[in-house]
Amino acid sequence: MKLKENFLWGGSIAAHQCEGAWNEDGKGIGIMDLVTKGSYETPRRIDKTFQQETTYPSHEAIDFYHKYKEDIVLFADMGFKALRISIDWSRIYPNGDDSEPNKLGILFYQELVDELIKYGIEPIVTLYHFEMPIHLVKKYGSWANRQTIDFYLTFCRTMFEALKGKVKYWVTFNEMNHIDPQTETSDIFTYIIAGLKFSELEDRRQTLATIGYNMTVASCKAVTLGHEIDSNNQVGCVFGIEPVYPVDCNPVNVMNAFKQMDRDFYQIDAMCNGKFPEYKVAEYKDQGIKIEIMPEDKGSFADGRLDFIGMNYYASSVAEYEGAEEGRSALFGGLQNPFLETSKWGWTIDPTGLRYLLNYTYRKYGLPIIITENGLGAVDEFSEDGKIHDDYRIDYLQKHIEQLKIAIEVDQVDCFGYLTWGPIDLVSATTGEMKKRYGFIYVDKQDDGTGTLERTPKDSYHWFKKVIQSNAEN
Ligand code: BGP
Repeated sequence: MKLKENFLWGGSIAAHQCEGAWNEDGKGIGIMDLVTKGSYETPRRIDKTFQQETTYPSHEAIDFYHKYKEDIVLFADMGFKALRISIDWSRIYPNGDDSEPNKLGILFYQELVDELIKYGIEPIVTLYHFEMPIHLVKKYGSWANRQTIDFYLTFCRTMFEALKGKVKYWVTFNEMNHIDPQTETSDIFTYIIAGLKFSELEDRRQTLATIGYNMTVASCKAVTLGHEIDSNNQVGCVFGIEPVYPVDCNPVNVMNAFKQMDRDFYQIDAMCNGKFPEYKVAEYKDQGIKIEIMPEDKGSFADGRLDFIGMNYYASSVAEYEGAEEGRSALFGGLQNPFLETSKWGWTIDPTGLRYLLNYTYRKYGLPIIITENGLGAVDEFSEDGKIHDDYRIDYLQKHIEQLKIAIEVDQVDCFGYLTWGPIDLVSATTGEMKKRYGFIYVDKQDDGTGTLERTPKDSYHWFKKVIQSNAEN
């Protein structure tokens, strides 16, 4: 298999990390509007009362809300075939439970999508990328409450209808798999996905399992809804997966690594196999966790199967020794892999892991896959010649694209696109920094809030343009 002629080269962004305009045109307060800037050393703080004098990165971000037209000109110049955007739920339903949507919010996304289409860029639309109205958390308890599924579906319906005939590729959720009852996690991780602080959850494992289940049901129902509204819709879901390697060849540890991979795949199993996996139900039962599977859910799983799988890939991890108290992820301080280097933020650099993940996933489900995020977070500095020579980023991406090509051309994986994360610099989700940059385009926005917001192409911009032009032949 060769790379398809119409292979979707491009990038992925998320509303709360780039738009800014946090309280304009009727937008409500979303969960990420309450999160302060942090750093690698200092976690972001969740400040539900806005009491502190501090920086809230989502409030201005890179002002994509007002500058998207000029940014799309640059994406088009690079030859982008696709751009993955997200719809900020709190722009459409400011409180989440409003009886009418906010027309100005809908208009913004209609115009944004029109602009992409004008340049021949395929819009790929994520319906939930950490942008829940805070009201749904405060009043209903977020995804721990099944009512949230209905509010989410109302929002999905509004957007499926508003963008009907213009958007073909939809993503129901970004990275719901990071809600994981088995792993001790940081507050920021449960917060960005569900607006809840891990440390404040009363019955942690039970609540996280319920959230994970309810989100899975919501995704399946959204898939069915998307198909009902337009049979041309291709509806997928995006997962952020780290392949988990065994710590050694002791079969007990190999089995342990296998089980840790399951944590990230049980929701995909549910969404592809037409039922919630029995091994997960048994595992929960064993741990005293109860999942309320409603009679109607069976139909939801059976009908709402995914059309494609989106994979966010950054790094691989190493499983803890069997018997270690809690599983930990490499991204957040787990065991180091002695064979791999890491980024400045401690994420392993593992291009072969991308080939492994593509093969693993394709052989399990046989569904088309798109790489929806991949990239290197790095500190970029201007050289004396006034340019940013980000050869480290080119090196990272080139090696991953090589492995992607092997997966497609040698291993016969059906992968129809490759989107880099943050093709333009934007706010980091986990740290809230601007210093952690992924873009081909530099944005003059600094962590102390200063900067002109001017956009400047880096060396990687010109390199990626050639990759697209040649369909990665050179
Ligand atoms: C993914 C998220 C993105 C993005 C990326 C990089 O998990 O889907 O929103 O932010 O990670 O992470 P960070 O910004 O923390 O470097």
